[in-house]
Amino acid sequence: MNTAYISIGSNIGDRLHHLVEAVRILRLREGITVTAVSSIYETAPVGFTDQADFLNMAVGVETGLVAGDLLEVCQQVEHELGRVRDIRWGPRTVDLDVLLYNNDNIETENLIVPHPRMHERAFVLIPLLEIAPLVAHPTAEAKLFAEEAAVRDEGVILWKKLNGVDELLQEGE
Ligand code: A4P
Ligand code: MG
Repeated sequence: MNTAYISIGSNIGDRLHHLVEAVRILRLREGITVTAVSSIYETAPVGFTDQADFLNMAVGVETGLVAGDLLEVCQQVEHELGRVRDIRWGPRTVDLDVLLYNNDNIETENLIVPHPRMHERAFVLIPLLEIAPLVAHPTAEAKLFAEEAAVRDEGVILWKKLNGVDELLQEGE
């Protein structure tokens, strides 16, 4: 079994609904068990800043899928929830990024893990550290992600405190 972390973001339409449905679909996929969900955070846009605020969260999974297949599932979830690819870093119904996969460093044409920009993004790190406070860079130094300067960045507000996946799924009802 493998442990992976996925970050989910949405800034178009019913943002909460997109996050809840993304987790609901992930849970139904064979080979994926959702083991942890963070609270939901409202975050100022990073990169392309002339767009609406995001809701972001992090999800922990146990999976028998190899990393490339996990990415494919993430892309299927985006597709099922109606994502249309358009501006890079621009508005999106829902975006699922694979942050970490075990302690692996992966670099293929389609997939880079750890996600190359995660260490500089408070909207990724703050939700991730809520569910995995001791997670470390998969390098010999094993520096904690909690030590990254971005963790103290502004622009990330606790939007809905959650205790576990059942509470999250009830939000969608
Ligand atoms: N790809 C490579 N590695 C990965 C990975 N670890 N996880 C490839 C997911 N995808 C990965 O992604 C483009 C390509 O990256 C994919 O085809 C995949 O093979 P995409 O989702 O199609 O496009 P994107 O999301 O626009 O690009 P990208 O690079 O994922 O954008 P980012 O860096 O994720 O930025 N501000 C706030 N506050 N909150 C956000 O959630 N998100 C972004 C997106 C920008 N600003 C934001 C937020
Ligand atoms: Mg993406």
